[in-house]
Amino acid sequence: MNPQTIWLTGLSGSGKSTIAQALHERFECDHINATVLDGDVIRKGLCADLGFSPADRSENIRRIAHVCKLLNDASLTCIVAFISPYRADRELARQIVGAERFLEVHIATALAVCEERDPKGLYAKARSGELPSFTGISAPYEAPEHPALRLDTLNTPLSECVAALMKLTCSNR
Ligand code: GGZ
Repeated sequence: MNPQTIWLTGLSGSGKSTIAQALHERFECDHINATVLDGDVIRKGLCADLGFSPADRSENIRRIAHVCKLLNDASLTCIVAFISPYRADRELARQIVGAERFLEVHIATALAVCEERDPKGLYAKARSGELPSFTGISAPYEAPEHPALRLDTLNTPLSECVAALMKLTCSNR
């Protein structure tokens, strides 16, 4: 398989990280060299200086896209799990990585479902005003208009999400 960047975008709590990890495990089984880039980890290191203003989110995505390009050039597939809420930022990422190896996947779990899950209590904090500029509550999320794939984790079991992603990545070889 040619190295690709599988760019998972969606709200906090939509299931991006879970899907990214499960897909990575599946790739390992098939001896496909891949790595996961996740907001949680990147924002503690490479992007620790960035917050959640529109400009900082854009810079976050720009840096991640350059990392993906470098890793793809070194034959490593990237599975990316960031909210990446702005269409323009995702389009820039596509250009940086290279359109032929960039797959935009919308994890389209509804806001109400993400808020109900609220694994870290962030939606509750956002609703109370304790956490400002929270995506979906007090900051925008611009859904992809033509993603390569759209998955809703409420209605699609994890195994089916992974199977759909395997089919997509294999057809983009
Ligand atoms: C959105 C926030 C915010 C605000 C902290 N808005 O569910 P999580 O906790 O683990 O993942 C979210 C993560 C988002 O980082 P990203 O780098 O993916 O964001 S972006 O692509 O928009 O740059 C969430 C947590 O950080 N978090 N404050 N205000 N998410």
